[in-house]
Amino acid sequence: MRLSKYYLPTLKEKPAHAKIISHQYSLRAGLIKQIASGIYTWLPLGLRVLKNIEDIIRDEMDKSGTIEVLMPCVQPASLWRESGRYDDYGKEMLRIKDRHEEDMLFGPTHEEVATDLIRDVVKSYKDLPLCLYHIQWKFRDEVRPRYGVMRGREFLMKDAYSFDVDYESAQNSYNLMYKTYIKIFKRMGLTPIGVRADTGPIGGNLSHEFHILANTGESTLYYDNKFSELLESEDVESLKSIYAVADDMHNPKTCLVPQEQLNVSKGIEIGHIFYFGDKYSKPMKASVTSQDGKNVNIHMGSYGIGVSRLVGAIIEAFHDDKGIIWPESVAPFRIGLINLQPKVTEAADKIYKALKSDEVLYDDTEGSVGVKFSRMDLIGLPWQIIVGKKAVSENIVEVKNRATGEVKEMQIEEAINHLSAK
Ligand code: 5CA
Repeated sequence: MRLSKYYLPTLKEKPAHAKIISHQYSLRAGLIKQIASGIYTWLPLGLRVLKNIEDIIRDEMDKSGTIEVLMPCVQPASLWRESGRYDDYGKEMLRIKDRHEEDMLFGPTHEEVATDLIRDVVKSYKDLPLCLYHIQWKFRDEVRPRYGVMRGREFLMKDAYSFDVDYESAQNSYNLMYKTYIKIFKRMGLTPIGVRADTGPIGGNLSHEFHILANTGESTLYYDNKFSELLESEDVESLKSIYAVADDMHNPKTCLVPQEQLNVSKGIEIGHIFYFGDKYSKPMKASVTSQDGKNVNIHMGSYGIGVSRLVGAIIEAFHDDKGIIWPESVAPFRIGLINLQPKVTEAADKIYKALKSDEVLYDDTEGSVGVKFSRMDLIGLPWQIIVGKKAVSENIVEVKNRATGEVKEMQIEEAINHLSAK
């Protein structure tokens, strides 16, 4: 992609209202633009990151045997009256009336729609287990939308819904999602911690939140430092048995972890999984015939990932004072090619043509060298190829690794091979 033909509105100064680094950088690097409190347009660069995050999630969900659907944003209130949540949900729900005076709402979550989706079709234990997911925009009229995409009002979520015939099978579905979440977050370069959590308005009696550590996180986590060691094994039962809770669940009197083994850190919640049995299937009459011929309510769980929040969370985890440092797996482009002066255009064009254009953002603009360097550092592409006058005189360019800051001079062909091979 040629920058001269792209749409990348970057900002030099940090916007005064943006308090945390990910909010500042996502505005400055031209990822998003706010149009109302907690509501954003995704600009081309931000959208590419969002799509990469979606792709990783989709890939691992599909591998786990979960099936993708797409449920609507706008839902009829009647379904929420059936489950009994319509009146309880409160002001966070954006309520709408259609032209026939029907009560509608912009979905803050999809338990009711998912239950309705399967209840007329799934009738036998033979149809289960089943787990469906979608990636869809939600709206929650948060009291204090803040920190950019980290706490928006409109935000993108991956939410999955599992259906099982009994408790034991439902625990398997829950554990499978737990494991899948660890895989998903690791692929984004993150170190997730699964903490026992309160179930809030979703309900149920078993729930884990997935957090990443960051000073700007909204929760305080208390966890046994054995957690990180066990993460490698991805053994869900051992991970679940480790002491790891958020502040509201921490009780120093019952916590048996020795003081020196107990880590206390701030965390950002990037995912949340729930098992809630028949909380929705019972009132909404979603049942199956079990193997011994009984009519049983379906056991359900739901599993959320904050897709748009992850853009902010990843920036919190990977940045320096110059800007963002994207992990390769989610980077909007892998390579930033910088043409430093008109004299080297022919050489820079040649390099651009030799690389896959979809992986390269080619700064072919006429701006000053300083602007070009600082913009490329700000947007945080993993690799930079800097084409200066040596490209013409000695066939040499500089290859910079954004994460380590290491710069190496290379012959043009060597640079192309080096970066193509990655
Ligand atoms: N139905 C369940 C699971 S599918 C549910 O809604 N869970 S949740 O409320 O915990 O949300 C799931 C994830 O969405 C959270 O872990 C968080 O990462 C993300 N999320 C929640 N609220 C917001 C928000 N206001 N802005 C951005 N992301 C959010």
